[in-house]
Amino acid sequence: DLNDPNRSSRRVAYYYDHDVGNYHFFLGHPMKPHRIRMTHNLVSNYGLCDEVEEDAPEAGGEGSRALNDVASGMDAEMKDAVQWEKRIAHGPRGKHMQVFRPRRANKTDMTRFHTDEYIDLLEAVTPETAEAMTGGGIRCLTGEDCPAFEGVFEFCTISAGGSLGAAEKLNSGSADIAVNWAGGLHHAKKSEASGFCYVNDIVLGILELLRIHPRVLYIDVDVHHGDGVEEAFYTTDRVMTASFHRFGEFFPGTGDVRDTGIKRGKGYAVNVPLRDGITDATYHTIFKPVIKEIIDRFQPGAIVLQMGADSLSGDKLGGFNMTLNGHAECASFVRSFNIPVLMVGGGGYTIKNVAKAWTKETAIMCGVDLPEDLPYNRYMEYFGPRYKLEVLPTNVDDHNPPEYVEALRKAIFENLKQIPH
Ligand code: TV7
Ligand code: CA
Ligand code: ZN
Repeated sequence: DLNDPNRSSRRVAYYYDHDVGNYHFFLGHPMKPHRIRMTHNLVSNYGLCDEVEEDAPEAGGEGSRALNDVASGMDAEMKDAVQWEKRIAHGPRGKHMQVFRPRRANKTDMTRFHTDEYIDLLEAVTPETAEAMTGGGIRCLTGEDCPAFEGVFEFCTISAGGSLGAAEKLNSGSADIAVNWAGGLHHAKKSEASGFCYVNDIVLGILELLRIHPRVLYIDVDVHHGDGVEEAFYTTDRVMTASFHRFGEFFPGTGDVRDTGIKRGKGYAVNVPLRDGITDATYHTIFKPVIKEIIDRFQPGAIVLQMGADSLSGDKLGGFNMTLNGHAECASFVRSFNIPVLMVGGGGYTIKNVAKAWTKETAIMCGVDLPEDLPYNRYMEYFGPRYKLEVLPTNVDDHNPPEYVEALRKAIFENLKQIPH
């Protein structure tokens, strides 16, 4: 179909640090950075990027410049254009995107949002000193949700560095879509870790995009409310936040449909509180019209898309009943508006499904349709017995009757009337 907006190609920049899978929250903790390594291995083995071995050397070879995100000067820019042309000519398999190892975020980057005191503490804390060091207005780092695990600060430099690098790449105009699966940590507050999140890479990424773009849209499909991002921009009309989440006796407890922002930001926070068991069909009767209306009215220059995979069926913590196709449909719908997108990860606790979702969504952004049979990959045993690129629905009840979802949609459209066209 020549008129299909998903048909045309986009320049995709993918950010991955080979060390990210080596960080561990404590034993038994549901958050597993290893899922990002699994995703990358599946992405590689599907042929979406050139390095199949995840520990491929970064020096030498054609891809070496791309792996070091240090483009500077005219020469680099020219080479960049040539690289893209090669990639586009190369299709249909092979190099569908540029792979970058992101720079690490430093304390100056992090304190664009967080307080100096909090970041100093985060850098200094160790599993042994956590109890003694926390307190004095800086909460969490001792509880079970946000433990001071070995290397917690380094982990944050990777996660935040990826989203910052990705945002800088979009700002430079040399990519249309940038991906950082190590990001999406939407609960972190100015001076507080919360819900497995320590540094809010999303807020940092949005602040970077705001240097260039008058308006930035944030969309959050994680099953949890994107409270940290919402709070950071609750009083501004330059960032619109839209979170779809499970609501009612569920973490973090915020995100009522009536919470829409304050001061200049009134009307610029959108909350879609859903009940458990939601299916693809129900989800998209609200996701698509709400996102379309927001984009039509707000006219964002860039979109940050948080693709938390805990909204998939069978997630250990989630409770929704979305399939892989339904989840991925969020990504293709957002892509179809042809606005620069920074796509990040987030939650996702049944890790084989996280790897499938984020692989499929990477491919969608590249405009590539992947075969259902999984290619052989390092983590093959996780994907048995079917070895398919699928997440199937279960027979749980959908506690979102059509009348409920329709009333929500109406209330949200009513709120959106405050936004000038
Ligand atoms: C973005 N749910 C993050 C989502 C953050 C959810 C919570 C757990 C949990 C933590 C564990 C653990 C767990 C089986 C699940 C009120 C509490 C209840 C800690 C046990 N098992 C994202 C955060 C949420 C930690 N927190 O949006 C270590 O579940 O509900 C709560 C708070 C107090 C603390 N306890 C849970 O997806 C990335 N935590 C096992 C070991
Ligand atoms: Ca959400
Ligand atoms: Zn979540």
